[in-house]
Amino acid sequence: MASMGHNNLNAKLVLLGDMGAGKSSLVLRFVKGQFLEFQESTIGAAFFSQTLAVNDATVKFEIWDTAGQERYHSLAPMYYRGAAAAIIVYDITSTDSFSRAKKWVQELQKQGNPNMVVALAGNKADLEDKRKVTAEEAQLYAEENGLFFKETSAKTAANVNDIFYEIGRLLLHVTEQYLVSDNTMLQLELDFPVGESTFSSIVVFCKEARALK
Ligand SMILES: Nc1nc2c(ncn2[C@@H]2O[C@H](COP(=O)(O)OP(=O)(O)O)[C@@H](O)[C@H]2O)c(=O)[nH]1
Ligand SMILES: [Mg+2]
Repeated sequence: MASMGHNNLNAKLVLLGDMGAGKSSLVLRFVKGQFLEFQESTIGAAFFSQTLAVNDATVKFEIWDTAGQERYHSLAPMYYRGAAAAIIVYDITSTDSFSRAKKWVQELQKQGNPNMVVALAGNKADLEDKRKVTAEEAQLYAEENGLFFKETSAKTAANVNDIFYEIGRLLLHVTEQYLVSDNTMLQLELDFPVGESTFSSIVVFCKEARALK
């Protein structure tokens, strides 16, 4: 769950998506700045933390990487329970992985925490010659489902920091807007689209955050 201290936001973030889409590689790139051509599939639990400076605040991500359970096409909801953010990853060279990503979106919409900020990452963008999923198709899907979308490459690092930064910015932006107000409930004016349930959840989140201040 996201919690806010003095200009510090702690946020649990989970990665979802098909086996082999590049979830562990994205985490490795973001946390350690590395890439392994033959990334071993994750065995056991994998937890990382990484802090990002976003304007004059910091966001500390507690990152949960799936421990290979995605192979069985089911993940215990306890994995994503309480997550403030999720990155749903597919591989742009695999239409199957894109379909699987859509299933994850549905599952989160049905069972996930409505507070969650959800990003869609079209990974392996460096493999342009093997591309099967167009950026336009994914962008349209993302817009229809209130997600934000980027194509990434864990290999070249393209857009990897950006996607985490954008999640942090999104969480902080609304929090700060609310925190500046006094005791009155502010009608937040967001400069990005969120669904109604996300919006009301953000308001609840901000109230809790302000109570902590
Ligand atoms: N070309 C390329 N390969 C990638 C990229 N990201 C991951 N891979 C490779 O894809 C394979 C699966 O990656 P992994 O991170 O284990 O996927 P996970 O099962 O979703 O965690 C590994 O061999 C990675 O080296 C990428 O952006 N570009
Ligand atoms: Mg993995």
